[in-house]
Amino acid sequence: MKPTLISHTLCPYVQRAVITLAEKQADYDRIDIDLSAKPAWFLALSPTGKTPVLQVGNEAIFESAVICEYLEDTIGPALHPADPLQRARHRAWSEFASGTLNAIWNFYVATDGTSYERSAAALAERFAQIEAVLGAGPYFSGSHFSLVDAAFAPAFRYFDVFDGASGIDFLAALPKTRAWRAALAARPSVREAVSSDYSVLLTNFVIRQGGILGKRLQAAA
Ligand SMILES: N[C@@H](CCC(=O)N[C@@H](CS)C(=O)NCC(=O)O)C(=O)O
Repeated sequence: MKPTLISHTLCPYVQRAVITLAEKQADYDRIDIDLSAKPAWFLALSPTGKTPVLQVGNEAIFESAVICEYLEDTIGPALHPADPLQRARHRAWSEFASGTLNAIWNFYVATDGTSYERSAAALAERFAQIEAVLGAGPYFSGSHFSLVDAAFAPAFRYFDVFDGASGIDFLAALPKTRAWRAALAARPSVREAVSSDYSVLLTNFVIRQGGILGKRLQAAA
């Protein structure tokens, strides 16, 4: 049965599902919705009112991590390790990716100097934690692309837009994380998970948040 992914163009959680679908070469339909004017049919379908939702027959699967696990259970190739302990580790770091997306949100909505610095410090701490667990690469656990990679790729993509304007090079002293970011950015499933106008859309979205980063992006535009 061909599933339908209900999406929003800029949503990093949607990207995570899109990357996973691409890695599995899954056939699916996609419906993009406007999250500032959610259609009634979407609200009826989604208990959280958030994208992504994967509709499979009459079932609306919500939460990006759960969508990815469902895809992992039903379509090859495997993107989780076979060993249960390693699978648990990968699930834990995928969860860490979601926390990192929250930390990124705190950073780009920060409206005063103190919260900007504090959210930047929280992000820097997370990246240092990531650096400490990375191996030889190029991906999270070596040469095999995994669901952890799909979860982190959208987080790194933000910094393609933020780096010039933020005044902070988060990965300057983190060579493994820098290399991981580059390997993810080069992966076709990651590259193709957003539209060609993604950078412009994200820039405008962050400017509309009215925070410090938005003002810097506006000044740099
Ligand atoms: N934990 C959720 C988070 C999804 C999420 O936050 N989606 C955002 C867009 S990126 C959303 O739909 N926001 C709309 C809202 O909160 O009203 C997941 O992993 O799927």
